[in-house]
Amino acid sequence: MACTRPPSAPRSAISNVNETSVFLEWIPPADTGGRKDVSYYIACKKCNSHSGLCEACGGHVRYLPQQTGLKNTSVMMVDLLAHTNYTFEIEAVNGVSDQNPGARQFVSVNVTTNQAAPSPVSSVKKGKITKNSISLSWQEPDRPNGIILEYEIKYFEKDQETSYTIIKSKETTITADGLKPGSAYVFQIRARTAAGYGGFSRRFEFETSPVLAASRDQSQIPIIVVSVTVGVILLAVVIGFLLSGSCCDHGCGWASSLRAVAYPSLTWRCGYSKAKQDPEEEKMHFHNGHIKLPGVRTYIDPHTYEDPNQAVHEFAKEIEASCITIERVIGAGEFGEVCSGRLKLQGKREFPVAIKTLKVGYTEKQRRDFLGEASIMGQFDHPNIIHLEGVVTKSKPVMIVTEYMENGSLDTFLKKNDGQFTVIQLVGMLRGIASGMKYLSDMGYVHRDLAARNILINSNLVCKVSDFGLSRVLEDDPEAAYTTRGGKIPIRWTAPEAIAFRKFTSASDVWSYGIVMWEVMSYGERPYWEMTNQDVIKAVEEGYRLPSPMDCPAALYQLMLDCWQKDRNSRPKFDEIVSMLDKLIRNPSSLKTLVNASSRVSNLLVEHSPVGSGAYRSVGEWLEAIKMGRYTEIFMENGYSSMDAVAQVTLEDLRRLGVTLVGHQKKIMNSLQEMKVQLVNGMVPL
Ligand code: ACK
Repeated sequence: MACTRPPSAPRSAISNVNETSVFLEWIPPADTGGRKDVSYYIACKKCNSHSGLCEACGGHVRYLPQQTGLKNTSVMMVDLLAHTNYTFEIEAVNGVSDQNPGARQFVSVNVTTNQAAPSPVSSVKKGKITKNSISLSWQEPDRPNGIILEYEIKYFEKDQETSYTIIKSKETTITADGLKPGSAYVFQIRARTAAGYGGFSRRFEFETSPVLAASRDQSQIPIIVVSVTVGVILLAVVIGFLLSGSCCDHGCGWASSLRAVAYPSLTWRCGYSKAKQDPEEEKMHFHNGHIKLPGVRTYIDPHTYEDPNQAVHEFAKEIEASCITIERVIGAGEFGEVCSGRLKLQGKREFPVAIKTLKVGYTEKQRRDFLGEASIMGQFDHPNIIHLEGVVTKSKPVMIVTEYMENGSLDTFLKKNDGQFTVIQLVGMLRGIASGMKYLSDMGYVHRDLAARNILINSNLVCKVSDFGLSRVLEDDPEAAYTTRGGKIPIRWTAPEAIAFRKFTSASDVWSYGIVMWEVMSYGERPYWEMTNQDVIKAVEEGYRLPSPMDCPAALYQLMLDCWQKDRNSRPKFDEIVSMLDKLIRNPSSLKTLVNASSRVSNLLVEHSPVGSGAYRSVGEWLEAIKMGRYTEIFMENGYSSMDAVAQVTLEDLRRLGVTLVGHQKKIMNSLQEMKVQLVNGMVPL
């Protein structure tokens, strides 16, 4: 029999990442070593993104169908860690591989897992049980995949599933009260991180204590006593408020001390002072799927409140200034400085926050407008919407405290990290923004100023929509320009019908979302470059649209064009955008088809004259002006000696000329595009 040898390495391995699962597929080796018993082995390494050092993955990773002896040319790895770099080595082996003293033959694939929702809570223990209440405690999920923001506890009386109660808690304990004595209740718990909710735990069943006949009547007595006492105190508080009026604002009089008796948290606890049964828990009751008690579902315009202060306190929690440590100034807002700092609430670990302050000497209107943003933000609860921690209104300076987003605003962040992300990472950012916008549009809230500068991004690259307000937002935005009708509008981001007759709807937000997609895919490029607002309005009205950013997947550019349909009813809805992006993320090969580089440029030339009479007299002058003078000689030697000739340059030409650095390619192509746009006063005709 002829001698046989180990196989060569498998070929063309591709990966598909779905949250914390990775699917690998490859082609069999070119050389099977003259044997028919080839199988595959997967080695998994977890790599540190800073040091580049890798270590074996350990036992928590599951391989489907298995790790060794794979006969098929694909495998799925599940239960990986979120946001982690992995290297998978796929090795082909046969019956003589063991005998081989030489190096292993494998193909390796590097992937970064995405964010994932937390795994289900697996252990729930009962605590104190009375005839009307059940206390529970539980352990954090095995794989939280991020910081747990809160838990949702759903419970209902056994066999009465259609009528259930939901409690939200930031702690791992709750007490469900108001239950029937001697009855079985079913509990399910799920955790939420920035990635959303995980799955519900399995059902846990616990029973309240039975009522003892003799104690039934007596048991009512303390309740009545307590009710009467609380009733008297509340009555006193109300009368106190009515009598004392503005005096309370100055912290004097008996009303404030009475308030302290009724709500000890006001004076004795460092934390929220909203009059709730428990500041950590929010309860919503559902019956047959409908909300019975107040659950925020649709957005309420704070302007509908006669007293805007009432709106703020309805939707935002009051924080005591002593709980906040301001660390440094990170920016300037319309109303005052924006700072980073830390918030320490009672019973909770200190955590980083952003603090917007209202500068001294403000007018009443400025205060109202400033706090208006908190009244809006406080109504939202979504992983892709900036989360409001609370407000400080009882002392000065007046502050709005929100979660801290380490990477700041998205446009600046992308400009700083030009070309640094994979397409999947960029699509992940867009997916987050679309998901936040879907939530807002479901709530009936129209943003009106959706732009990359108004998106914040955290250290996990989670994007969140921020900057809420009504007219204020636009007053505040340096991009907003006055229209002929007197309104102030960020022209480049705004749909034509909103510019022309102020028709702001979720469909006009979709248009702006298309512009944000363009900003993201071009790493923070300014939409329509240096064209004037008037030229932008004219070009868009005439049917021109922004050309595709460089190296942009065709599917994404098509989605942008869909968002820029003139007829607003033909634009996709945010839920459709989210599902489309999800599909692309699940099937990354669909992102491999890029917008053809040459068509991208020639699109611009359609109907329009080429560059030639532009501002530059020679190729050398132009390249020098964009700091690419080093390529002058190569251009001249290859026949690009006039600006007319340069106008025809495509990305492929640049590569052929030896301009291989992506940054340089971008600079040259963008400059060409800019010149053409300035000349033709238009973009891609639809
Ligand atoms: O790009 P930046 O660093 O991100 O500069 C602006 C600045 O404050 C003025 O708005 C930053 N900023 C605003 N809100 C937050 C936040 N929640 N977390 C972190 N940075 C923020 C923004």
